[in-house]
Amino acid sequence: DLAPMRRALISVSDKTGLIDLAAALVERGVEILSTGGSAKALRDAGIDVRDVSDVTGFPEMMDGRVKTLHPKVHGGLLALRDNDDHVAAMEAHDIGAIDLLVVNLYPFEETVAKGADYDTCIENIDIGGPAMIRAAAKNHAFVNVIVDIADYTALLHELDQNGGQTSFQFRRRLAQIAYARTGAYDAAVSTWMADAMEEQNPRRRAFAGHLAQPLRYGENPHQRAAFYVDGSNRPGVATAEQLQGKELSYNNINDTDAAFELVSEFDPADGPACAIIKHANPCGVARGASLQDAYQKAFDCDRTSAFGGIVALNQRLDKATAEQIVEIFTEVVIAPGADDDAIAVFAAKKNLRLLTTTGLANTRETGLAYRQVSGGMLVQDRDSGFIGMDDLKVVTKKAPTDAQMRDLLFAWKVAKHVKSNAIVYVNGGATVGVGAGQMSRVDSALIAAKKAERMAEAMGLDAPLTQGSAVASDAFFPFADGLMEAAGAGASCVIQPGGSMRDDEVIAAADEAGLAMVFTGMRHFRH
Ligand code: 93A
Repeated sequence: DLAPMRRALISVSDKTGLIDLAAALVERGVEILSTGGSAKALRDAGIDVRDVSDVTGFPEMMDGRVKTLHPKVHGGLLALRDNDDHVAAMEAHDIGAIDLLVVNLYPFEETVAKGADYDTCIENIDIGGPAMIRAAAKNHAFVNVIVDIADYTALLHELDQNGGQTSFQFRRRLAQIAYARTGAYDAAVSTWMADAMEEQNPRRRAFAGHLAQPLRYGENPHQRAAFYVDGSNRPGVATAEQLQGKELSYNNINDTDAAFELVSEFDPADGPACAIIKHANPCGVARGASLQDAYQKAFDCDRTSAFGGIVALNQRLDKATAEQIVEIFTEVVIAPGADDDAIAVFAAKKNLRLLTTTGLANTRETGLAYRQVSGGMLVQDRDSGFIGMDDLKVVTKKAPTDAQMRDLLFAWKVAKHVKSNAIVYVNGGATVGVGAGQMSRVDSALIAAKKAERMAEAMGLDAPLTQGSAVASDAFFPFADGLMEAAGAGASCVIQPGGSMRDDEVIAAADEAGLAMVFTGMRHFRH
């Protein structure tokens, strides 16, 4: 299964490591063919190289759009070396075998990420590169194909292990990586076009991302994992800068994303806000007079769960807040920036990961959300639904006061980010009880109230902060029981989608209990 290596074609946009690789190949007796820019770089470094245009007898033309698209190249990549007809064709047409293809493509994804104009993006769609990669990968029985600079050393190692040849296993592994690359590349082009058309239709889409980071393990240590990014360059965990701390884990990334998306619901123009996440659910969210105050209030919602949590802020991390955060063990802090003296406070906590973003996430932005199921994938529009004051319909005799209205909308924003069934109690711009992920809405209401009671005890309060609170339910109350549970916990007003067959019963129960209730007409399931 060993295949010799006599001739290589190198055509790379990213010239990193190019010279070293080519020099090592020449040293091992390999002849190098190359395209314009790559050939020039090699020649400048004193490496002997033959131009592809010399092989094809055609100049590179049409701004480079046509340089390697030629039978002398593709024949050399595709010919079966053990097939008499193929060998005869090679001889008849003076086609030399190409045993190694080294290509990295026009940087389409990076060009899009930089915000380049339409025509520039179009010019950066590589055609010849993917064509060669796919040809070489198809013929991995004989041909080696390298699309990732990270694999240069592995190739040299393989050659040295096998007396200048490569094994079938090795070539097949390279081919598999190669098709992953061309598949992802085309998906990136398709996604960019869909975005350009402002069409975020979940139908007829290709999906891909590129490997940003192999992770040490997945949700559990026995699961392997990796982090892929889609190159869309949105502020968030995928594009954040890590200023300090251990490498992010799979769960860290998942939770940090949840924390950041949630805190991004709160416009900094309306004041500082903080969200603390555990197991992808918020265990405390608050606005505050200062960022430190917001953190403290979020922390006070559920101090037990906040331990080892992920903290997201909607403003630059300042020193006072940093000092407060390091009082307990925290896994990750993410914020749109951090002051130098705040960074200095964290420096002593080597394990604490600090991530800064270029801004907040745009939670109203359309886009797609994916979920894998056994044998397939579910795709939907991301939940960018938004409810403002004007969308609310008061359905009870009592209407909420302005202060209640603010808490209701706050609770609603949080509920959107809590796993269903979600019940969220809010008092004075801070969550005071969060019930998440229960199969029954009544249980979510109960658990949230129970947590508030426990916090009241721990903090030595006379009564739990659910007294007089606003409560949000991510979906309608199918019966009055869940609502009554909230009323029992002391809630004074309710926000929920409405739309149950028994809305009349639920409204009557609210009136009976003296609650003010508003309907949103929009549901926020999150599973
Ligand atoms: O414009 S292309 O699609 N037409 C081609 O025939 C072609 N062949 C290789 N782009 C093509 N390439 C790409 O050129 C390679 O994939 C590589 O990214 C780049 C290397 O060009 P140079 O060696 O001139 O820097």
